[in-house]
Amino acid sequence: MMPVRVNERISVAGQPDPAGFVDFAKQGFAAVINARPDGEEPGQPGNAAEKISAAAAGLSYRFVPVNGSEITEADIAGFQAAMAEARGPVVAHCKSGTRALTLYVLGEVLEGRMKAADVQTFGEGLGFDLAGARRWLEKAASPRPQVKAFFEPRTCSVQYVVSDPATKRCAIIDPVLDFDEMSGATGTVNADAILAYIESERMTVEWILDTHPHADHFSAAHYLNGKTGAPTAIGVHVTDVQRLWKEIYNWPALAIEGSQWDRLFADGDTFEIGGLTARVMFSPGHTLASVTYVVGDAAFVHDTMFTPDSGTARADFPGGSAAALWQSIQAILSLPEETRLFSGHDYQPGGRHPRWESTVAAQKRANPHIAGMDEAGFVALRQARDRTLPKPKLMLHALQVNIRGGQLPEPEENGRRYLKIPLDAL
Ligand SMILES: N[C@@H](CCC(=O)N[C@@H](CS)C(=O)NCC(=O)O)C(=O)O
Ligand SMILES: [Fe+2]
Repeated sequence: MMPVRVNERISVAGQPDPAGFVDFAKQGFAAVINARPDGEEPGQPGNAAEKISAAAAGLSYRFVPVNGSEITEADIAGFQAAMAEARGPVVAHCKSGTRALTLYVLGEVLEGRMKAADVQTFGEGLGFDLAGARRWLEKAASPRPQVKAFFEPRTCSVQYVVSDPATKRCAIIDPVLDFDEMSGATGTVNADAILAYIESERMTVEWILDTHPHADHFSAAHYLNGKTGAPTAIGVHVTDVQRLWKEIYNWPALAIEGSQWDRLFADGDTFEIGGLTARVMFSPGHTLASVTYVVGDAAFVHDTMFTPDSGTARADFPGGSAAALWQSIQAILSLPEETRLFSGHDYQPGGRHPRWESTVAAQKRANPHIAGMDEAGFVALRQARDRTLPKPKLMLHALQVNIRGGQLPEPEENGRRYLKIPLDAL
């Protein structure tokens, strides 16, 4: 297997066999990037076997699996991160080398080191057809909402800024307030990174949105409202979640009319982000209050479905329902096939790079919880899987903050804030 040399940092190759890894090491490579999803054809070694072959040959190894027609910015970022980690020349492979080269070239263009117009000729010079990369760049340049994702590795959450390129107005979706459960320390590193991006892009925040009261991390909505003055919003059924948890926390003073947010959205409500109209879809199942925000060709589907290789969200929290989740997923899948779907978490199966974007078409084709499934089958699978999942480790910490829009508990007379953990309540 002779890799094709692109430059001193990277070569690309077709599928190596196990002996190929030893050759790569002899040829002076330090790292392998596998851009090929498992199971594309019989006899393909796959991620787990390749990882072992690479280790045996003394090569570092990264898994950045992509489908040619479904490459996302997260894939390109994952590929760049894998290259940046390598301590020497990289050999990146897929089946033929085209996808590996596509990922490399798209990163070069996005970082300004190559012109979009030069991509196809560059590929031809190396013997590869990069028409797919050219199409990807054309699509990215077409007018549509701009979406910037911020992955938070501690809780595997994905926070978003969706903006109108014409007016530079934006909404923040599902921002995370840092919390270290070992020390009890809170922090704003994640939220401040979002603010720094907004400032560097000279954007104005119009909305601070949550898709649902999160059970695994604190919302930074209240903090960001203080910083920007932008209104906060969530789905109107958050009041049902408040009522439920008011009981669990035995918290008579908790206001449960949703007064902690500036606006409560009902199904079908619309609002503006600059010149873009956003629409709210009620998407219960994961929680009683979950909503999806649809902005142009982008839908923020949070914890309904994850990227196709990661299935769907759990439906076993208090107030959750697998049947309701199935109906919510069907409503999202009735959006146009090309709709970009942005998920709220990514748990990185197989140790692959973080991914959060898919499409309606990709979900219907490749999500094993959805493709070829009916409601009864989904409910049975979801409930069986949920029985195996421990509760999120921050659930009891997070809900008391998130049912107040991300406001921490009021300080006691000594000025310190405390969380309350109900015992044996669930
Ligand atoms: N291990 C994580 C679990 C987080 C969790 O339960 N995440 C929810 C979304 S909030 C989910 O749907 N997980 C799906 C799964 O774990 O399969 C934690 O402790 O925080
Ligand atoms: Fe969630």
